[in-house]
Amino acid sequence: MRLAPSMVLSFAAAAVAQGNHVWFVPTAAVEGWCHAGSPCCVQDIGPRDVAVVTKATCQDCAMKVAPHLAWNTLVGDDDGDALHWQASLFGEIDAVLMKRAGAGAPDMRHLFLSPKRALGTAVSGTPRLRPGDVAAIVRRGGADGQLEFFLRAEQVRDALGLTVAPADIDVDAIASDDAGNIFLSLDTDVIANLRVGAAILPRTLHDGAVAVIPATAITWDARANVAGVVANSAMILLNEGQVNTAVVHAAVNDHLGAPVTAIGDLDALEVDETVPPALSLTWGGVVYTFPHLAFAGETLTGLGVLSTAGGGAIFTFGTVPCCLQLARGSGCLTGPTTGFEMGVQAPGGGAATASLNALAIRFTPSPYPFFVETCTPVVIAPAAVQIGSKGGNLPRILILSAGPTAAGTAALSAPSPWTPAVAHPDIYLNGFIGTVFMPADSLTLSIPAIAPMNLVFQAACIDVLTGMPALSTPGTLVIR
Ligand SMILES: [Ca+2]
Ligand SMILES: [Ca+2]
Ligand SMILES: [Ca+2]
Repeated sequence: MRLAPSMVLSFAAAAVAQGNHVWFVPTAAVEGWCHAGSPCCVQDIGPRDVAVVTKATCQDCAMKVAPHLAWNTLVGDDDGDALHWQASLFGEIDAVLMKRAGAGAPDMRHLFLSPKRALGTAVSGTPRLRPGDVAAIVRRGGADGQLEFFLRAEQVRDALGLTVAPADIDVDAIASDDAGNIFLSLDTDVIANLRVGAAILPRTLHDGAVAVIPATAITWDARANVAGVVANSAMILLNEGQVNTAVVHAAVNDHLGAPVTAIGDLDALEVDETVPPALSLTWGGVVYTFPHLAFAGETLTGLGVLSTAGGGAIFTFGTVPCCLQLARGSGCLTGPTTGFEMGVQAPGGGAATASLNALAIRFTPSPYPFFVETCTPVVIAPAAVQIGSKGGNLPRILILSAGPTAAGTAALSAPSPWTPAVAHPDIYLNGFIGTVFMPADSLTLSIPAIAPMNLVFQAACIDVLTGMPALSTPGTLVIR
């Protein structure tokens, strides 16, 4: 496979640009502004997609890194209805976590999420992935669609001293720091029994508040997941009133340009590493110091992100201080928060009405967005199906295989034969059919009048920086 020199140079220049990598999930549909008008829905970013924007300048563009179509393939037929496409998978992704210690490559197998709606048990078995859990979708013991839990709903219940059942807990924001503290926000107001002053006392933990499980109350397993927590060890780091005070101090506007004065439901959390740790709490005579937090919530439309630093401020993502506004001159002028800061716009253009539902920020390691997409994941044969791909570089090939059709199964993956793996770590060759040359970002697959099947597809290219084959995230086309 030969590559034009200009292609090599432009890709190398893009890869050199450094900045913070910001993983996020919007509450509603937005689109990566620089991909607007692309075929095959590659620009669409919805509440079941994880996107990433690398903040080197204020003009960066967001791109899907873990699309709904790929999660669907990793999860399999979780509800056991033999339809290998779940339009409402996860309900929505309402929290993501990129782990600190032992984080591994920033690919889908290391992207921990919390759903809004529980998965079925048909593939992963019990206890399944519930709204109060935080887990990654992994392959284990030769079986795909399995769960690696970072934190379980029972541990959330125990640490916070909640009186509700684990199935009724919904974690909707999570972050952790290098010290091993875990920061959480829940989706509803609950009564918690946790550390206050020098005692364990009942307190209302509002949906706009942030609780912390201190590192000293957590034990870890060999994979840097939570093995156990001390009961009633959590503390309310910021109650909702304190979060609201920070929101007011930040003086941010929403997507319509109206001042935001309260958080409502706090939906997304990350540690703010741009400032020294300075939040503190005292319990039992011991002073606990915690980092400042970046956060977002339902009132911060236009995908606004704030920080608790300095009493409350608009969060600075990268080396260039950007403002959450439409007008970008020499300073931070007042104006609406449009989503441009996050590299997105409303579908078709304009200020995004969505807010952030999940947030994770890392400087290293760098993600490698490379995915396949289609606007029509379920078709009736015969059909002409448009398949799109973004990321990696051109040209690409499309690897086609026949996925399982039985109820409660998931497509079988294998580790990429090329190590260290570039982009997606797994290859889908089970039921291999063949490859199709893909010279551009989209192509049309002509599906003849065949019996129903599940076509698993994945793009591959030669990564020009490493000279290694790179694999995209997979997708499944259900042919009925
Ligand atoms: Ca959740
Ligand atoms: Ca919340
Ligand atoms: Ca959330």
